[in-house]
Amino acid sequence: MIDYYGYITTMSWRAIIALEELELPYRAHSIVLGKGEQRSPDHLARNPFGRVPVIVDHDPSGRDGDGGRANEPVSVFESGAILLYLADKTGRLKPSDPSESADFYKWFFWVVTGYGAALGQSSEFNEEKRFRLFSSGAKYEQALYARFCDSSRAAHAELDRHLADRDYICGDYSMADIAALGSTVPYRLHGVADLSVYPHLSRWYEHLRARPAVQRALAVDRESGSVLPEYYREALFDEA
Ligand SMILES: N[C@@H](CCC(=O)N[C@@H](CS)C(=O)NCC(=O)O)C(=O)O
Repeated sequence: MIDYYGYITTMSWRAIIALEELELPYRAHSIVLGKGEQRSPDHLARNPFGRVPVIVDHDPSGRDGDGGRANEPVSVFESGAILLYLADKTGRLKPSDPSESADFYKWFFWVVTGYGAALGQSSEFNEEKRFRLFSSGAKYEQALYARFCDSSRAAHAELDRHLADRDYICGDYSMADIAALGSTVPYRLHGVADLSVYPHLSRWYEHLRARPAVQRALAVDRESGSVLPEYYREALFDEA
């Protein structure tokens, strides 16, 4: 059994999509960021940086119930690490052949440290912050926000070009797609009004969003978004 601790965030979606795709037994625990639950002593024991997602695997060796020391619970934070851990645990969603691994690692780490990071910066500015920013004379902050949005759009364009002649980021459907999908869902919070300006990325996105496991994953904890402003909730969940 795996305990999953997350919230309605891009990085959490990566982890929960992987758990659903792999059909691993898990219990989902909501860590409400707005209430500061990520800084509770219990959560800090799981992740000293007080962030989500985190998983705790109670059966890391796959020998549930034998009580051996080697099977003590393992806690994993950092969404990229969680995806690689789950791929190693199951032998799925990551190539095992070294000749294919190079391509996988290249793209996986580009997604986690390049694409995901570029998108994430722009979402720091929600509508209220942007209104305050642009109704004041804060030139430096305005330029910074414009730069974050430019970087986000450049990263979308890079992934779009890469997907021009393939269905998945590298080889078959893999953890690289799952990492990128989690980041892509709230694209409207990342300076992109209409994803169809990136036709290949858009095709990939629609195809993945339709997967039953992805739909189940994105429904987890969704009701906690009811307290969010409507425009933000719509953008967060890519709703009309
Ligand atoms: N690099 C980390 C980033 C995790 C992260 O920043 N999580 C955010 C939500 S997306 C968080 O927990 N923020 C709460 C806080 O910083 O207080 C990962 O990929 O897991």
